[in-house]
Amino acid sequence: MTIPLITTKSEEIFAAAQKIMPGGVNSPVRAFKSVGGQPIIFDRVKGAYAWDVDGNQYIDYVGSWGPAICGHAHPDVINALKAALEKGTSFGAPCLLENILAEMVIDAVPSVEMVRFVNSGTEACLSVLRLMRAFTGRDKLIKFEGCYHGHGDMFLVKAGSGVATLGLPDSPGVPKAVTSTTLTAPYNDLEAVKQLFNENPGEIAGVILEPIVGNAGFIPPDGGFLEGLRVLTRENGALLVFDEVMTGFRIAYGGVQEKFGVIPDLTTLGKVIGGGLPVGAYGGRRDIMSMVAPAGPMYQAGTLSGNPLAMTAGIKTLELLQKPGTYEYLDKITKKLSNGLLQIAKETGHAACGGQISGMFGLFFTSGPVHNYEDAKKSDLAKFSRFHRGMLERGIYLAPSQFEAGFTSLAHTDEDIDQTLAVAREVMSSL
Ligand code: KE4
Repeated sequence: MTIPLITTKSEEIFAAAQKIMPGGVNSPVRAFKSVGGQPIIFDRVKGAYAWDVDGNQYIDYVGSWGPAICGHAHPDVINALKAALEKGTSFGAPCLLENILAEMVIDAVPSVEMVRFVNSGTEACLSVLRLMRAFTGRDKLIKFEGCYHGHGDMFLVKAGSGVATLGLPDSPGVPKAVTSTTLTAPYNDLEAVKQLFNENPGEIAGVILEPIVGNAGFIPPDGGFLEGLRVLTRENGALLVFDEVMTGFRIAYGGVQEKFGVIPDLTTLGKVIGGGLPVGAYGGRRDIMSMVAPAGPMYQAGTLSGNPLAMTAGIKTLELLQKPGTYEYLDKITKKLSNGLLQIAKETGHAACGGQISGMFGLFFTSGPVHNYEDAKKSDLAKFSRFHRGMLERGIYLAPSQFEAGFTSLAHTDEDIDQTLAVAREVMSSL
C-alpha cells in the first residue's frame, strides 16, 4: 500500500503554466499527455534524484533526456561553471574553451575531423541537412519512421518522440513542398532503402538516422543494418549521417560509430556535450565541413553558439566520462535494470520486450520483437500509462511516453536499481 502522492503545488503551478505557455510546457513530451495525469513540477535535482515542488523524491531515469549522464548537478561541473561565471556568460567572440571542446569531440568521435557548435540538437540536424544538400547538390533525404531529428520542417515526417507520442502524423504548418523531398523507410529495412535509391537515382543527398533509436522507444539496429547503409550510401554517391544527439558519448565515449565500427560521413551531437547547458554540434569529414561559412558558402550562424558556460559544462562532463570504467559501469547497472524489468514482467504475466546498450534502455508492453516503429506501435500504450503512473507514485520517474528511451547515470547505484525493481514488481503485480 502506498501513500498517495501529494502533488498540490505541482497542480497549482501547472494550472497557472497552462494559461501562459502552450500546454503549460516548453517541450510537448513533458506535459504527460500520453501517460495521462498531471506532470510533476521539478524543484531541484542532484545525482540520480529529482525532487518536486511538493517535496517528493524520485529516482530519475530521464536525466534531462540524456545530458545528466554523470548524475545531475555534478560538483565538478557546478564548480567549473561557478568559476566560468566570474568571467562572463557570453562573449559573441571566439574563446579558447571552444577549441578545447572541439578537440575533445574530434579526438572522441571517429567520423569527426572538424566540428561546428550550435545550441540544440534540432539546430545541429537542420544544419547538417543543409550541408548534405550543399555538398552533394542533391535535395532529397532518407529518414526512418519513428526516428526524431528535432523539429525542423523536413524532419517532421513520421517522426518519433513527441510527434509519435502526440500522434502527429505530419505537423500542421509544414508545407508539402518541404516534405516532398523527405523520403521515409522502416527502420532496419535495407531493401526499402535500396528501393528508394533505385526510384530516385542521383537525387538523394543522404540518409540520416538514429544509429540506435531512442525516439520510438529503444530500438537497436539489426545486425548488418548500419553496415548495409554505409555500403548503399557509398554506392549511390550519398552521405551517411548518424544523428548521435542522444547516443553520442552515452553508448560509448565515441558513440555508436565507435561501438559498432561503422563510420558515417557526418554526425550530429547534443545533450551530453553540453553537460546540461544548451549545446548541439555537427561535424564530420574535413572536405564536407569546409563548406560551412565562413570557410565555405553554406551559411549557418548563432548568437550563443560556443558560449563559455556551455563549453565549460561540456568540457567538464567529457572529462568525467573519460575516467576508466565509466561505460562498463553504465552497462552493468543498466543491464541489471533492464533484465530485471523483463524478468518481473514475465513473472507477473505481462507480454514485454526491450533491452539496453550502455546507459540507454527501453521496455515495450508487447511480446515483440520490436525492429521498427510499426512494431513499437503494437505495444499496449494504456498499460504503459498505468505502469508509468504506478512507478511515479512510488518515487520512480520514467520517461512519460512509450516512445522514449530511458537513461541511467554514473550516479545511479545498485541500491537505486534494487529499489526500482522492487517497486516495478509491486506495480506490475497490480497492473
Ligand atoms: P533538441 O533540439 O531537443 O536538443 O534535440 C533534438 C533531437 C535530435 N536528435 C535526436 C536523436 C534527439 O533525441 C533529439 C531530442 N530528443 C528529445 C527526447 N526524445 C528531447 C526531449 C524533448 O523533445 O523535450
